[in-house]
This record gives sequence, structure tokens and C-alpha cells, in this order.
Amino acid sequence: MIVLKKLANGFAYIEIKNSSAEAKIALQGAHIFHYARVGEEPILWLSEVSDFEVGKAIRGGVPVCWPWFGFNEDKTLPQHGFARTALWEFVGGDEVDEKTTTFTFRLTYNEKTLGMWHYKFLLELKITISDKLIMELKTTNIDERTFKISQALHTYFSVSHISDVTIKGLDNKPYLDALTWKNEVQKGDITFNQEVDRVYQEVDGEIALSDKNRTIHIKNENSSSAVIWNPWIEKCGRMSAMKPNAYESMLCIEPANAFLDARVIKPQKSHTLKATIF
Ligand code: TA6
Repeated sequence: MIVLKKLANGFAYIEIKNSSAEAKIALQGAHIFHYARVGEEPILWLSEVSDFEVGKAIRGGVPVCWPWFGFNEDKTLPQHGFARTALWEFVGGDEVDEKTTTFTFRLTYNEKTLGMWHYKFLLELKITISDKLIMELKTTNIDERTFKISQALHTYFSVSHISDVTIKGLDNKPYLDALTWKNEVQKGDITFNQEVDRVYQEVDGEIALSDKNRTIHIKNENSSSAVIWNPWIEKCGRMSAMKPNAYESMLCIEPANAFLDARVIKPQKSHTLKATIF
């Protein structure tokens, strides 16, 4: 069942429950901030102290980082772009069957976006809620000029404890270490005992998040980059809307088109970043 809900401050979100899973998706940012399969702990992490306010990104779930990932050359512009704090149009929901529900959200240019990024665009996000979480972020260039985007589905995963987690599938992949700005190569699986902030390239297979009691798989399409981030103790203490110990229960694995994997889109052409979580 699909229900449109509003908080006391007017913050609107959609709540869905079907026979496979439940989810919550905010209209701001087309931001899914809850996804749990029936009988399981949530797969997406959400900060206990997240904001749910117009203009403030929710801390957790899947922020849509678009049309740039990271910082823009113009440092007065928001990190990770403007899509995650914009009010998207809810195009509609479709209860395909009792196990599967799809949602479509749309964002297009306006005076405010043109002031930050001088191109006419159409951005659509299709979210499928079933025993899989599928996100398809489609950028269409409706300008007369070619433009370049970088983007990420900045997915926060809930984990039992960060020390119990191993990431498989990135062995031998090159990565940019955002803590040192040095290019490195991954050796073996990824485990965590300090801050990790890395943009992996040449990603061409599934990534597995192996936790104490379950393994979550992430399959990216039309993407050859992925970001892995855990703030660890010191940075977590400096992050907005995160409790000091929040780093213990979260991990970001972000399907992306970032850095070397940024995408050039010609007029009337499209690019779709697709992520399947199962
Ligand atoms: O994706 C990793 C990252 O770029 C980190 O460096 C950290 O800044 C994180 O995103 C959170 O960024 P935010 O803008 O959501 O606070």
C-alpha cells in the first residue's frame, strides 16, 4: 500500500509496504531513507539525529549526488550537487504485483538550478521496491550544448558493527584515496579499522558487503566507479546529523560515475546510472 505522509513541518514522504519489503521515500531529493525486506533488519542506515527539513539533506538512506560528486570548482556551491535537497515531482507509483512496487520521480531545471549549473536537464529516478532495491537515475540533456556530469547514489548501509564488515569484489581495483589524494590499488578484501574514503575505478562486477549475519550484494550498471566511505571516530564527530558512535553501524558503498568515470552527455541523449541491491 502506498501512503503519502507529512511531518508536522510539512516534510513529505511516501511510505510503501508490499509482501516483499517496506520503504520510505522523501519527495525532497527523491531520497529513499528506509528499506527493509519483510522479517529482516533495515538494509539502509538512517541517522537517529537526521534532519527532516526542507533544504537539508537527510543523513542516511540514498542521497542523490548530482550533477557533481564531491566539491564543485565553485566552492560556494553545495558538496555533492543540488539534486538531494531539491523538491522533486512525484510522477507516480505502480503496484506491479503484491511483491513489487515502482516509483518515478522527476526533477528539471529552473531558475535556481540554472544559477548553479547552466544547463537544461531532465532527471528521473525510478525506484523499485521488492526483495531487491533497484534505483535507476536517468539524466537527459535537453539543452543545446553538451554537458558533463559526475554522480553517485550515496548509499548508507546498516551494519552490525563496522569491525565485523568485509567488502569483497574490489580486489586489484585502482582507487583514489580521498584522504591522501594518492592513487592506490586495492589488495584483497576491504576491512575497517580507520577512516576510509576511496573512489574505486574499473569497477565491473558485483560488490559484496559481508556482515556478521548477512551478505548484501550491490550490482552497478553503466558505472565503472564506486565510493567506499566510513568516517571512523574523528570525522564522525565532525559530521552533521551523526551521533559520535554512528560510524560503528554504517558504511557507504556508492554506485557512481565519479572522477575518471564522469559522463559526457550530448543534446537529446541520456545516461542511466543503475544500482541493484539484493
Ligand atoms: O562519499 C564520501 C563523502 O564524499 C565523504 O568525503 C563525506 O564528505 C561524505 O561524502 C558525506 O558528505 P555530506 O555532504 O553528505 O556530509
